[in-house]
Amino acid sequence: MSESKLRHDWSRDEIEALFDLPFNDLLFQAQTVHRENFDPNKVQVSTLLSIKTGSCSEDCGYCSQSAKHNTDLEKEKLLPVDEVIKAASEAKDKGATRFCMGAAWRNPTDKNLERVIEMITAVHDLGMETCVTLGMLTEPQAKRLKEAGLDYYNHNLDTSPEFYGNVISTRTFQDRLETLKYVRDQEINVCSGGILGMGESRRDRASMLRELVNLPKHPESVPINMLVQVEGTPIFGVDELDPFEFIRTIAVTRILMPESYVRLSAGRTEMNDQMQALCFMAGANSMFYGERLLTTDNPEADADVKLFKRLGIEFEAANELQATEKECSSKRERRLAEEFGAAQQA
Ligand code: SAM
Ligand code: DTB
Ligand code: SF4
Repeated sequence: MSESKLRHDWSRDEIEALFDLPFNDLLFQAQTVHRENFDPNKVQVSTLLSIKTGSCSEDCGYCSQSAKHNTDLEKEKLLPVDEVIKAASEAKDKGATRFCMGAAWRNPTDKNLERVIEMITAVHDLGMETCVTLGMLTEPQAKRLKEAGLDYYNHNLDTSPEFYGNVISTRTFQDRLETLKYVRDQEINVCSGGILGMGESRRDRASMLRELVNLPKHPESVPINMLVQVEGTPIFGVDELDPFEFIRTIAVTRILMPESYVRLSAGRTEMNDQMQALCFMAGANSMFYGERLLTTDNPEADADVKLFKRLGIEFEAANELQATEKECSSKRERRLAEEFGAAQQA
């Protein structure tokens, strides 16, 4: 296949047709696209830290941290900066290149944002990439984060616009898109994906991916989470998703967004090694590393190191990451030049 042309005009039917392919054909296509754009044996690893836990005013039906659900969660106020630095340097020592900080807020106040900015600066000073997920932002807040040097903002669409109301009532799908626009306008890298296994249909999964791929620019990072079922949340007890459907979704994401990092996100503790290997085969090339996600468990770092060894996969190092980004942006420049040339000839 020649250099991939990034599309932003996918229909839901076209995406569903990819989902409907025979499994082997879908994986072959995804792996082919993956190899055209990335080293297939390198995975980028990020470590997460919950910097403010619980008592959230939103009612997301999957989340342990909503004040509206009765979950067994230890709440915590915004952490002091030194605790964050300690966690980030431990993560760096274990090989993580990006440190992601998550806060259980509907949106940050300006005062809290300044405290998070202190954390971003301190983590940067350790030589790590930074990512934060703080809920909805205003335009000036996004600008402030850009000035502070933030690398990535995570804000998930979570599910399709059609299914959204079944999961969350305290904010709209449009609210999510608005924050993503503010982040993109500031040229902060966008990390946005969703959760599978909440009782949505394949059509919903296709619809969520259509929203992501048809954004004016593909998110640089697309986390695909498997629902972690938390007792006390409204969604707890929902039928589990067929693991092959999860792998299919990773493959379709890879085909739709060839130059994006596709992150095998929450839910790995419930996946066996074979399933994770198939996710990498389907084009996942990023994951969370370290024994904790935000409030739930992730596999032990040692287990991931062992798995990578068995699969011949290596951690993507920070300098390679920058090289890949440079390569991607030069590819993007070449593609834009080609498209511009073609438009002039037409
Ligand atoms: N409060 C902010 C927000 O919602 O944007 C940031 C933190 S929130 C916990 C970040 C993301 O984690 C959510 O958008 C959701 O996609 C994911 N998440 C939360 N709980 C989850 C669960 N139980 N299983 C899988 N993913 C989950
Ligand atoms: C994302 O898509 N997944 C991460 C991160 N972005 C912030 C969060 C997963 C949370 C899983 C449930 C928990 O640990 O509370
Ligand atoms: Fe709050 Fe985020 Fe959890 Fe929703 S997902 S309840 S906004 S912490």
